[in-house]
Amino acid sequence: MQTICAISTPHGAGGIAVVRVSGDAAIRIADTLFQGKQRLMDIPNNISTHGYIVRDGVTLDEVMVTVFRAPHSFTGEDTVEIACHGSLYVQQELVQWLINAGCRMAKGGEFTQRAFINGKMDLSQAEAVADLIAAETRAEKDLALSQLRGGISNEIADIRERLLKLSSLLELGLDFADHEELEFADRSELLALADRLEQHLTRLTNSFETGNAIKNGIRVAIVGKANAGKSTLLNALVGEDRAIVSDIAGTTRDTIEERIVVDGQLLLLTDTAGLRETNDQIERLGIERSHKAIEKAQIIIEVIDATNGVPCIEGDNVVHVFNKIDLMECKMQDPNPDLSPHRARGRVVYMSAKNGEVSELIEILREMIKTHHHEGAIVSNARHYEALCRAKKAIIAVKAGLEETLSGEFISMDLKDCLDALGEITGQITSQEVLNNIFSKFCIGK
Ligand SMILES: Nc1nc2c(ncn2[C@@H]2O[C@H](COP(=O)(O)OP(=O)(O)OP(=O)(O)O)[C@@H](O)[C@H]2O)c(=O)[nH]1
Ligand SMILES: [Mg+2]
Repeated sequence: MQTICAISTPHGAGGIAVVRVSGDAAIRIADTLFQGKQRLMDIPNNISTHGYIVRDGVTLDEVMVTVFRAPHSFTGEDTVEIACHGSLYVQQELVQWLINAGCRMAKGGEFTQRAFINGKMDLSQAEAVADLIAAETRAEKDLALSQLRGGISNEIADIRERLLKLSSLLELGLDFADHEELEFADRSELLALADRLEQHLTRLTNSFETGNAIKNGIRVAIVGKANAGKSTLLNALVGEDRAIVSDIAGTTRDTIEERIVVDGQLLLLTDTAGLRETNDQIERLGIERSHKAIEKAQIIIEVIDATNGVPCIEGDNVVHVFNKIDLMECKMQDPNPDLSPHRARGRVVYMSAKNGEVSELIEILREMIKTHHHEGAIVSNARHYEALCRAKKAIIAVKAGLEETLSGEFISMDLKDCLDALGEITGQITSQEVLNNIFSKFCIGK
């Protein structure tokens, strides 16, 4: 395959930049530009060497170069990484010199695509590389790293192995079709196997909700009556004056979204228009959006003016915030005796958003996020989820076939569908179109 090169560090000036070269001729081409104590072809693997990039007697830069020989490199090919000074001019010139010496500019994701082609990683791991690069929170990073280390791949391999076992047992069963007792014993054993596979697939598809929340954030809606202090609370949580606050009821019209990170997990906060009867058309549209935000939210913070309000929203995912506690006289005892019955139900915080007292609420949010914990691999990729759903549908068909004592050939077809769907996740079965689609989303240089 042709030798490719690209700048692997972000575009712009920096302390250093890394230019990566990969392919059969990587070391030879880099050697034509490198001047050091030794030639690159003579230096050992994985050790940085000092030298200069020189062409026709002109020195471009002083560099550190590392050589990785196939198959012990990221791509599985001979690879040279040149760390140069992070000047835009130096980086671009270095790439140009490499191209003039015989390299081709790499396409987005081409290094990772080669790693996939060379069997260094499967497709779900290649996707994890992109996720890892894009990770902005600890939870996202942890998820991508575990996928990169084979979290999903291992489970898929395990399921595939059991499917193959099921398939061979089924074929055996076919041979015994004349002996009814054997046939019967086989079928119930097969059914039990299929059942366990379905449960495993269900666990994986169920984990997508968590995976999605980690990747795209957990939606938290801040709702309540007009003037309760919702926008004040949003500002306090975000730590800046994001939403307009005023003592005029109906201040917030449109929903406002902000992102915060709690315990390494991204939360998407939505401040909404206060819920009340109104003749104002625009405000009414805003209130419609508030209802939509409530529907979409995984966590709802209902803000209540502690001096006169009562909770209106119930649910496991609701936190009741009794706000403006600073206006109450005996705040530490019972701020509002009318509210006592509600205290027992659900999660309650008494606070003053205006005074920025949000730590107790953050603590509650942290607890609520924790309940999203999962055993085993967590699916966060929509492509994987879709394939797992198809695999699950196929295994349900296998079970139905076994129960209805359909002939083995029919059941085998469903089994094959299930195997194929799983093969798409790891890339054993994929079209060029799917591959192009996945790798085109990568940045150049990875
Ligand atoms: N004393 C006191 N006043 C508060 C507190 N929180 C909010 N306020 C005041 O209550 C009024 C309404 O606050 P907002 O944050 O705009 O209320 P809102 O719920 O967003 O109101 P709408 O957008 O109109 O639905 C403002 O004058 C705030 O300064 C608090 O904890 N204590
Ligand atoms: Mg508001």
